[in-house]
Amino acid sequence: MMINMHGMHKSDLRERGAAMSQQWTKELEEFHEELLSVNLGPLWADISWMNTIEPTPKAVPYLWKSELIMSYLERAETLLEVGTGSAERRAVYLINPGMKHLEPRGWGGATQTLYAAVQAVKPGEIAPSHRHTATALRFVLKGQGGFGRVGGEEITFEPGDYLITPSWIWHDHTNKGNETVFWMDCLDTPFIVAMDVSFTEFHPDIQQPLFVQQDYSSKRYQGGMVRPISDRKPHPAPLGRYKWGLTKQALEGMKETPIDPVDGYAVEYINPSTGRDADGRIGARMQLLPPGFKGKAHRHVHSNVYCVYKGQGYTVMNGMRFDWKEGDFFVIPPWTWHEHVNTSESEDAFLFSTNDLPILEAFNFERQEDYRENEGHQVIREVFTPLMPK
Ligand code: 1HN
Repeated sequence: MMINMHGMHKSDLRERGAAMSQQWTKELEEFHEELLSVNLGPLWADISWMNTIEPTPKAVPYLWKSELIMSYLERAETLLEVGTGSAERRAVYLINPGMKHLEPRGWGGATQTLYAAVQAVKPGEIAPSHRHTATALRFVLKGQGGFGRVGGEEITFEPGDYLITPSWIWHDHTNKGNETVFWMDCLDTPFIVAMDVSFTEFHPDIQQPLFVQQDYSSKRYQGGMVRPISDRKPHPAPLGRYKWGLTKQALEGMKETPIDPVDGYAVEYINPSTGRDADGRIGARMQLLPPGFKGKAHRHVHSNVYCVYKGQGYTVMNGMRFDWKEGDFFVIPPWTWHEHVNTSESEDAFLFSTNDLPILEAFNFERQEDYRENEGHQVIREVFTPLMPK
């Protein structure tokens, strides 16, 4: 039995917590109302929602099917021309149903800190140059011919590539190919909204001028584990693009080593000059679940947005099974039990995910816990029914 520093049993503490939502006398109820009417609050009535025993996330576990997102994005392709004045960007973003009550539009929250979307750029379109406080990263899903200008460098990209556009760096996008290019965007927009720190600037030109050769930062780092000596002095964002081929190669190498029972084989995208996250405020990972992998459950304070790059399987979150396949998105809110399963017997599953660990770690908020019961596996009580296009 757990006894805390005040000599109370954990169950006693729960009762104390429950007592906090007690009925107040009529006199006190009226007193609370009167306090509120003069913009003051009664701490004795409110301390239990302020000091929760553990996190009570606004975001809920949720999944969006690729078919749903893509059907609406296709409609947006016919309704909007990017860069002509009618639309700065063409993206359909995830709104967590648990955050829908926040105005405006759930603060753009897939989780309480992370915005996520799928963006489409048609051949010939230019998404004009701007910069903002929010930091952004992209994971390319489909289509050849995408180009982005970021901080004076033109960066080419193709499916599986991971790209960053750090806070306050000019960026614009183009499609020089002959098919629509799709990618996942992830920004720290809900965090920026909560902090009231958003600034934006529009570049006077639709496309910013270029100051270095095409794919300059990738050329400086094409060797992988060596860095140009000038980057011994930490560089905030020395590399703009992380090629799929290299990420895959790293994961294939890990397949020769012991597997993590929770995450399978997983790597994170890093700033090669500092070893820290590639993007200052959003972490990003690529995970390989081998055929038949049945991960153990754990929970952590940081939240995730997952994008299924390849494969099929399911994730159990707080006892609910969420089935996924290529192109689906799902979110893991803070302090939510979760475990991943690859249901294929022959194909690897590749899961790209983003997280708010850099923000949480900066303030020492991160904690994690392994699920110990039932050999580390949750009992599946419910199966999630996703929304499909009409
Ligand atoms: C933005 O600038 C982009 O540059 C994408 O492509 C998504 C979401 C919120 C705010 C700014 C982009 C965005 C965004």
